[in-house]
Amino acid sequence: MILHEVETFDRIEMEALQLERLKKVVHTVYEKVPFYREQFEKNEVSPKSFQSLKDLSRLPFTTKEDLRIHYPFGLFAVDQSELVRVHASSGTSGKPTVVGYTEKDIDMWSEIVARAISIAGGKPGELLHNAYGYGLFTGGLGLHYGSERLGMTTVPVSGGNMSRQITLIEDFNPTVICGTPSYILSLAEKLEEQGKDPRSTSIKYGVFGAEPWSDKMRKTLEAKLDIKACDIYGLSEIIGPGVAMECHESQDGLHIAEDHFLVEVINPNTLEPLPPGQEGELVFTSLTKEAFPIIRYRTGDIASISYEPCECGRTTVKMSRVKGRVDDMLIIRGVNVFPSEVEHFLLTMKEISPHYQLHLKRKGSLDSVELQVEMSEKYFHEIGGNADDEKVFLLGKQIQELMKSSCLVSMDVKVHIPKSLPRSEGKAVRVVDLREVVKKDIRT
Ligand code: DLL
Repeated sequence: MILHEVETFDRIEMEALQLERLKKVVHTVYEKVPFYREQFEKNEVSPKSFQSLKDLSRLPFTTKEDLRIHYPFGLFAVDQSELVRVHASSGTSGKPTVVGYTEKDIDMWSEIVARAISIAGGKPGELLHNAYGYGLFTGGLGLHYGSERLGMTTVPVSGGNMSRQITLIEDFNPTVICGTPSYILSLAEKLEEQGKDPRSTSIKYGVFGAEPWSDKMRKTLEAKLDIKACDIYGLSEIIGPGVAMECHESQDGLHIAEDHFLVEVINPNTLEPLPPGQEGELVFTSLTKEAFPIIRYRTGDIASISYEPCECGRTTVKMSRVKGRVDDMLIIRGVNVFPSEVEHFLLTMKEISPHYQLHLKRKGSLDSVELQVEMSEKYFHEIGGNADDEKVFLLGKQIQELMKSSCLVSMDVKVHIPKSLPRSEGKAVRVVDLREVVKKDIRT
């Protein structure tokens, strides 16, 4: 196991490093980004007055809306000629969110992703199969540069073309595979479909992320592929993948690269800070980025943090798995539920496959949620391949009861035949809004 010195700093050392870097970054944004200078002036804060990490709370949060307003390069702290790369995240409506990197930024990013892959079990000299999409999305190139930096032979497969993915895995013998959990699940199913045993490949470790996934989904993937699957977190606005990584030793929380990203957790409604252990919205400040430094960025992601020691020996603060995005939370008759919670309970049922979607619908003047699930091949076979069977009806009822007792929500359930729900090549689409008017508060 390679432990980087900074990953074992004690709290005093880490906070001293963070403060030194924070002082620099606040000066930079004040000098170079008019948006931030305005924020400092409005709040009567001077960069010189930064004497402790707590001083950061005197500055307001940065939001996705601020990024939109300053599209595409308005929040950058360097001239466009100094950028060596841009990435962008698609965004659900309108223009994408654009982020930029100097050569030094790419260097830092490669370093933290190299650390992340190593935290997950990757080793120099071995081979990494990278099935994250290449392009404007940060997943493909992010993992690619990190893998090369670690000294792994990197196979830049990107997403798509499952048969080719399988051939390359069989012929090249990778020990690490990277991709979204939903895509890797489809890949494992494709292997089964070809009459192969997904447990017999050379793969030992999975680096999965870019979308919320439950611990039950981890167990499913680990059992199907006979691997250790670890969670990688990140977002383009902060750098891309590698902001935090779960270690294969404990698989209990993700180590934040806090020498580069300062984390806070806030109550998304009151914006008050929350202590370790309490779930809230993650907020990050970049400490070392040149092109696109970002102060107190509200990620929209729900998680908690912990300073408890980890069995892997790292002392960096850990974040829990992301439960979901604030915007993905459904409120059904006053009960809050995230798709990942639905997934957690759904995957306890052997009769269904791990693919699902939540459809938001309108019944008359009322909103409702319909959970779309698929029978597993095995169960479908057991009931004689008849989708109209009474058993399918009862299975739907059983799932409905499970959702009511576990997630405390009533939802309609539609049981489909195997392989009928859409598969994604990147991030899985878990919530589909089929209502005419988009409303967050679903009351059935
Ligand atoms: O998804 C970066 C990434 C690539 C992370 C590859 C991990 C692996 P964006 O496209 O900007 O960047 O999307 C960021 O995806 O705010 C979360 O809502 C979600 N997300 C990312 N990683 C996880 C994860 C990349 N491990 C948004 N668990 C974030 C849950 C995640 N959600």
